[in-house]
Amino acid sequence: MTAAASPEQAEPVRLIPTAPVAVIEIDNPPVNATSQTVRTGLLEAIREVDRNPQIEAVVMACAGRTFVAGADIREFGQSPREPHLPDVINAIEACSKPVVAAIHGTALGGGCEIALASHARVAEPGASFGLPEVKLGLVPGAGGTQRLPRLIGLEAALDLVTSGRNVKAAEALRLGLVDRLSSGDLRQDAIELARELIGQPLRRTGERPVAPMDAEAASAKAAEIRRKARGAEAPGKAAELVLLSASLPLKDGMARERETFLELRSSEQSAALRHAFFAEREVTRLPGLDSVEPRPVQKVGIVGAGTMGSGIAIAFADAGFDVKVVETSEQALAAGQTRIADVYDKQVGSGRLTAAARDERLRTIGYALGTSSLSDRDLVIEAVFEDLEVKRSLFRDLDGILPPGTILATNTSYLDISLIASVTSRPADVVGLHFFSPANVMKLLEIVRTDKTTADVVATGLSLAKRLRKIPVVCRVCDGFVGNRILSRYRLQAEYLLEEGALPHEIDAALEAFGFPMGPFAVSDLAGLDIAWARRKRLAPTRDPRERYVDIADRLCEAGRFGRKTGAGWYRYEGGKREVDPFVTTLVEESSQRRGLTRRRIPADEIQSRIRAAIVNEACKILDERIVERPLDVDVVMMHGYGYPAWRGGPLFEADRVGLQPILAQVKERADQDGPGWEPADGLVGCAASGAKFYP
Ligand code: 3H9
Repeated sequence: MTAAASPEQAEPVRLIPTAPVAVIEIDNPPVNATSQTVRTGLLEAIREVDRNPQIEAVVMACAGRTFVAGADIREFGQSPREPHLPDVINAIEACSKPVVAAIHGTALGGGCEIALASHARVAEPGASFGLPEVKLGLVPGAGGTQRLPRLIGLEAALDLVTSGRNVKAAEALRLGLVDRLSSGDLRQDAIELARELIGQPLRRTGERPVAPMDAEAASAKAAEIRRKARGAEAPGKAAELVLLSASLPLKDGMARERETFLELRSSEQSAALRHAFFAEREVTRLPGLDSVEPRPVQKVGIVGAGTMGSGIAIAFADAGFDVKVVETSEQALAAGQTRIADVYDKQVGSGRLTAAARDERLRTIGYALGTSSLSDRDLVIEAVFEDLEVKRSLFRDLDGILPPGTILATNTSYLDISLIASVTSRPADVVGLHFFSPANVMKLLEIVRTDKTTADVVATGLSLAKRLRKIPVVCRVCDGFVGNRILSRYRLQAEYLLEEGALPHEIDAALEAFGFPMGPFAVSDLAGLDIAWARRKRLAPTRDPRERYVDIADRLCEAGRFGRKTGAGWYRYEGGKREVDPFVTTLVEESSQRRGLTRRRIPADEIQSRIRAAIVNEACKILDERIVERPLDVDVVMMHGYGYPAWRGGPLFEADRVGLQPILAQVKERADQDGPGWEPADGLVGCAASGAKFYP
């Protein structure tokens, strides 16, 4: 920047030298990240404010859609360049004249740290604040861990810094993170506050004391944070730094913070989480679809008001669509209506939604019996019983009712969408929209296209995902698409491990230690064993008789153990707590005996690497078959739909780190032991031989 540059200049930082209150405006699209030119400009501008006798106070504001959303993540792969953000931010705090931050959009990471170092903060009611660095495998690196506790206290700061969660302006005001909410013209309100502060003693956050926490409580809290992080190292380190703020002066605390920040910046975990960040955005850009216009969608019909249909209805209502839910009986419709109302009531109860917002959303959802009332819809999604003939008959019916151009979507998890589409006169308008349960919460959306689905229907899926704030992955048809196909494989491997000597809780513990929020058997108990049982029975006639089949789950179902909902499954549940069940242990041991296997203790790292090999091999087959276009599509599905730890970057990002040779060796060993279905994928063999990487 040139200090005192004219506002017309396209500089990333400009000083508008109005007197007595000047404005420093950051203008670095898309999100005003503090890239090197911004840091240089800010430093020069703040020095000019100090120097210029006409200027008595300054407002720090941003052009465009948001306040500074943080440091420039793209720069993290390079060596740090001066001026460093902590120095720039210290200069802001040290300014001899009042600095007021005027915040709109999101003040995140370095942006939040700029706000913290300003002498006062005014925010638009819609603004939000956060230090999301831990989500990138980092700690705040420009004073956030030291200034936030000085402003809002240790406990609240620990929560924000170690979770990385955003807080809305109203909560920020309650916490003391913001001084005022703007009532209209943000910049004007900030100038007003800056005027009031002229001549007052400066309120430097870094000079405030921090009330210490009881030592025992602090170490218990830090231990809890580390446990909840499930292997991610940043939250624990962030907690230590926040706690240090009570005993160290700002300068020393910031030196410790910088050291940790630089160490984590070059860590594998941070590289993986940065990959995850960019991959989540890249999945939305599909080669060949850039210039394809999506179809307009505002009116959405949902067939089926069960758990899935209700969740989908809520997701669309939350995003401002006009929703109509249909069912075949009054009873089913009423049950769906109650289910939806209950979800919203819970949100009101927990303070996440106001009663007025709930009523507004409930009003946008209409209910009707039968499909005929869907004729005015732009998109209809079916969420009925998972049976091919049921879905085909429904689609035949809908095809006759819906006008040309209406998109017909199925929420099937496994079925062949081409076979569903083929009964309609419009296979080009048929697509899979595979939501994950609960559909109003889970971020992932698999958009499944058949060979006949047109590009604008796929583009519509992507545009819907954006409006629903979901992360879409476009894929082609195969059994289970991306996620459930991979899940079926590694679940099978987990069952082989049972027969060879591990018990369900040992496998779950090994995978939870790997970083999954829950092991596969605990997940299965939560989801219910009956659904998978029905599928196994359906597929039984076509199963390859040479395939290694484990029937422990079938026996559990035959004993009426469908998981948590029946009080027992792979575990038994007492007061909601899962307990190892001798009944299951006996079933597992009998199964080993029948197969003639001598049980052995299987170490956690073998469990983890066998499961990982199963996942990577199936992922490679999915790539070989062009079910998805890129490795990042698989990584995003596994991280957002199946709990693959984001700090590992997804299975294929991690495979590059682990090395494809050892993974292939393991896959070959399994193929020898486990037979058909476990052959190494061509792509895996090819990459391992050539030394190619998924992410060169
Ligand atoms: C940090 O600040 C460290 C400091 O403590 C210390 C430093 C010493 N950098 O998400 P969108 C791009 S760590 C570079 O689609 P939205 C993004 O890739 C940082 N690029 O929009 C995308 O590019 P493209 C802490 C960034 O409206 C485009 O901007 N801050 C950055 O849905 C639009 O993004 C964070 O972690 C960035 N910091 O959401 C905040 N941010 O179009 C990360 C975004 O080429 N950012 N881009 O794909 C976010 O959470 C969301 O982007 C935000 C906007 C909420 C801001």
